[in-house]
Amino acid sequence: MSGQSDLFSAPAPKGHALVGSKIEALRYQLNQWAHEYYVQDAPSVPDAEYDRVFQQLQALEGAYPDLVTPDSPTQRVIGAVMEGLAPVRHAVPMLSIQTETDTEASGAIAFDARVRRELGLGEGDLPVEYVAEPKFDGLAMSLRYEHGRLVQAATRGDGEVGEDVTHNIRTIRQIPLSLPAGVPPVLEVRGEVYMRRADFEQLNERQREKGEKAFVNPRNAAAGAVRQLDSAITAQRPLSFFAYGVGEVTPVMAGGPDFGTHYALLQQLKSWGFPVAPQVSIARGASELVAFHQRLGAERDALPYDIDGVVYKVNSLALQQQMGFKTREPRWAVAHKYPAQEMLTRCEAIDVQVGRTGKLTPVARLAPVFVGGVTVTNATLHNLFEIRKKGVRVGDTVIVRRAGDVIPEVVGCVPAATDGAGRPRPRNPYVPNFRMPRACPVCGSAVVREPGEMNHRCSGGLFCPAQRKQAMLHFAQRRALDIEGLGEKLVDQLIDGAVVHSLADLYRLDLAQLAGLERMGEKSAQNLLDALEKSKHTTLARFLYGLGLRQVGEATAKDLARHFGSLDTLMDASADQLLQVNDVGPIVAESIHTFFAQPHNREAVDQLRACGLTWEEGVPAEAAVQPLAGKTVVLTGTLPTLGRDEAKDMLEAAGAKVAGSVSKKTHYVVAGADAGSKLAKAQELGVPVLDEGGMRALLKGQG
Ligand code: 5U1
Repeated sequence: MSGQSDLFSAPAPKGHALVGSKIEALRYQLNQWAHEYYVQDAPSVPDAEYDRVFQQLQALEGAYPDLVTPDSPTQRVIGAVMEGLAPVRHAVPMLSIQTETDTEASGAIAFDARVRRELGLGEGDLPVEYVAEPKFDGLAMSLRYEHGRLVQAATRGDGEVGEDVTHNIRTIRQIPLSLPAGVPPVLEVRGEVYMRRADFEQLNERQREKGEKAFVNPRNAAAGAVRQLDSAITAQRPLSFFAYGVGEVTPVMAGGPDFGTHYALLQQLKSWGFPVAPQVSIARGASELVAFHQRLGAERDALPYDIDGVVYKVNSLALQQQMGFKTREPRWAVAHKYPAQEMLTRCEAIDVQVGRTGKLTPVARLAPVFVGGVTVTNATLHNLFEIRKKGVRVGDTVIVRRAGDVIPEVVGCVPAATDGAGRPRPRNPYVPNFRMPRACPVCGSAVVREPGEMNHRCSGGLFCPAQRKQAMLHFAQRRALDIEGLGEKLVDQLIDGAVVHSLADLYRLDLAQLAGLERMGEKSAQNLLDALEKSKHTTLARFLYGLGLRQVGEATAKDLARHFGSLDTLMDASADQLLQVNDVGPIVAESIHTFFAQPHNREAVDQLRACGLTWEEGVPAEAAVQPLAGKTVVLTGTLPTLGRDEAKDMLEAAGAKVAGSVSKKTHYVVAGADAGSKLAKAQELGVPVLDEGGMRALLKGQG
């Protein structure tokens, strides 16, 4: 870098040719950095350095406008607004892909059997070699490069004729505007434009802040962005791209590229600067296809983008050619789906649930629908304003989304054309048929909404049985006091039967009381008493989190415990003192201060302490030595003696930030048995890898 900084901070050379070569050097460097940042996810310079060099290039191009070329990194957004999207005839049709909707292993086995039959292979023949890839939930795109420059980007359309969206696609930083020397004179790269989940969430956050409608899902957001007439709007919508094939490539024959296999073709595209999905693998025979489908299925919810299945392709290009096409679909490929994560169903009713902090959540009662692998009958509507924004009415057809363990939600609605009596329903203006109740449906206390708040709340506090139940479940959860066996059904019985009234009452339960409850034998009762006993030895952070103060999540509880060291110091802290804690702002400080100012909350804490709850009190953060302050650590695999949460707590107590993925910014990776891709990434990036012993040494400041 130091040698390059000289070049980039040197004054602009005089003379046209010299300026031209300086501009070329700046562009080369900026493209390189953008590739590292957007494609390889491994930036080598800080953003500020990129911006500085970018501005330098802009200044030079401003002074020498005749040297501006369309593939310059400064030219990604074109000022002009299109009047419409022009039709583009694809030089080579954009095929679609046959879909296998049998989401079980049998779907992959059937495809392999079909391929073998068509290739005339018998039982004694070798397994067919395939390439297995993720199937992105985005928008198919064809990028045409002539003599190494992006000249056109087109949507699939009907496969023969698509729409020209070049002005928008140029704004996607992952898509190169120019290619290295040696690429074929005509090269069409095909792939998927998509939006990463985190980018989608941020975009929707911005939409909400601006008072604009949120997008239903990342695919819709990506499709809308690609079809904008004004590329300045697209530039604000964070799009990404993965390449998975080619269209026209000339010259095809003499002297042209002969990739041999689809896998080699993808590697070539990668070396030319295109993002290729890291999961792409070679799979031999049906069993390896099934294994890939299952492996990616297990990772699906943790991926940074939506996929709706996997794609299998015969690897040999010669065999692909031999198998050919059936109308618009190649016989050598199939998309093997996963269970859909979004489905349509009818909203039968909207009920209201009362949560731990009294928040009233409207819940849609749905006609049962199979989505994300399970049958869903309830989905959250978040709050009254979300219902209005989405225009949901009882009786409407709604879009339900369920991904992984996340609570199913209604993301949008397809308004019913008629009302219950078959009369056409006026949709404009939207007339809601749900109202928030004025009294809590559980305890009858008044429902209130503070100014500026989206949520309605029951004002009953712990008088409300619903709030008491939720508070108890929160206290018992794994990341709080970790009371195994204290689940929803048991808490219902304990509160509804007035067996317990407070958290401390839990620790006063005896065997006879518990064994007398429904579905509770003596053995389960004893197990629960053991779990309660075990939970008494905890940490201050877990205890604080378990108390369930509004605005105090797990991370804040840890910060508070670290900062104050002891509960009494924290309880007596002023709002100003609380503001000194990492990430605690005025609202959180006020919430904590108000909580501990209330005598009944202090009393609840005292009672729990009197029941024997203990933790090690520590030294306030200023006095404590934090050997890992400012360091980022990633945990992977199973450690010999420490559980994951335990290791995380220890690292955080030493000041480290524990991250979920490895990047160049990671300082250490702590790896245990069966560590997978994170360990590989650490080795690739040269990040130091420690075992549990190494981690313990580091915590003692011996790293
Ligand atoms: N990963 C991937 N997705 N996808 C979609 N590959 C792929 N290939 C496709 C499509 C429509 O089509 C080719 C098989 C022509």
